[in-house]
Amino acid sequence: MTTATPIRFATPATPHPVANQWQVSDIEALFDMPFLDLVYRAASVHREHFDPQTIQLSTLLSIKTGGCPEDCGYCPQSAHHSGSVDKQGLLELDEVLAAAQAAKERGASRFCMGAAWRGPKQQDLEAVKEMVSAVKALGLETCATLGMLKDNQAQQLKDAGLDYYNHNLDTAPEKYNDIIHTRQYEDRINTLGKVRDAGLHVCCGGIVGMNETRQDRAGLIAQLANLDPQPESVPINQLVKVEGTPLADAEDLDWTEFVRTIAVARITLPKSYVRLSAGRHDMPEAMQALCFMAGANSIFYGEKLLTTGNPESDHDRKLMTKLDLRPLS
Ligand code: SAM
Ligand code: DTB
Ligand code: SF4
Repeated sequence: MTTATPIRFATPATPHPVANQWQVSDIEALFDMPFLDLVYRAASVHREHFDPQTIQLSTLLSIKTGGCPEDCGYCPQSAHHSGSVDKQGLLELDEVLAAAQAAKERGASRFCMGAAWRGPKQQDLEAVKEMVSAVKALGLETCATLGMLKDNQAQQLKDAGLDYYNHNLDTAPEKYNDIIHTRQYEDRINTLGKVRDAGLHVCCGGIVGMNETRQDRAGLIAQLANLDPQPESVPINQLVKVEGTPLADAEDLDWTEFVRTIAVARITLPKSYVRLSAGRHDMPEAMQALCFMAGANSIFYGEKLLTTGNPESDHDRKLMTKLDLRPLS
């Protein structure tokens, strides 16, 4: 009987030493590949670095909701848009802990706390640090997305036990000013630098389906792939169109274009966890399966994202069983 050689898979802690120098045109060329060739290539890259049967599960909780001073055109939490969500101040520690415990019991490995802030004030950060430490003590990985960070704030979060900080580039630099006016692309890059310098893992991705061109999608992926080191986690969100936001009537993106975006992210960010993120609520199972084939290996797990719906956990567990996928522990 022959014994299989054990394969070592990349873990989030593995550093990515090689800085890629992707040109937008190289990435457009990937997008232009015949669909099945592109998926095949992405699936091959995926298998070089990961166990394709394993999927990472992150559960989100909005710890402070709505009334945000930023004007992000996609976001229901912006105070600039009408019909936005019900506002909710910062949650109490015990509410956060109860949600984290429930996420752990359902099988999530990471708990991500999101706040509708431009950035945290020091007083708010103190409360978030307590949440981070307490969630970490439950044995979960911790993630936070709190907006822009000032000097020293990332380090404080790291010291409190934070593993990941989510801060998205959202779209290509050329498209950015059509979507957000209250902060600049450079501000985002600056925050990402602070997160890295503090030794936190970076979770950074974007949104597609905001009336952008394929070149814009390639521009976003180029920015992500050229971050040095590359982000450990890359959420690819499909725009959730929310009434009252400027993008409520955005043109639907064809599902094949979404799968292409996942595949191109997998090829250019070979060691990153690529997360099939917002938008799954409306995605047929077969489309999600194709995204997993194309290299997505993480999802948001739990019936709610921040303010909008996500598939029920039971439903996702059944889907994982059908696809022979098992959660990363
Ligand atoms: N306020 C913080 C910030 O913007 O960095 C953290 C929370 S914010 C809601 C986190 C991310 O959620 C955004 O960067 C964006 O990528 C994503 N997001 C927000 N609204 C969305 C929507 N309607 N559809 C898809 N993704 C969305
Ligand atoms: C990310 O890239 N997507 C998540 C998480 N990071 C914070 C948020 C999606 C939000 C979708 C709209 C909502 O539920 O408010
Ligand atoms: Fe505020 Fe974040 Fe929404 Fe922008 S994406 S409006 S910063 S909560």
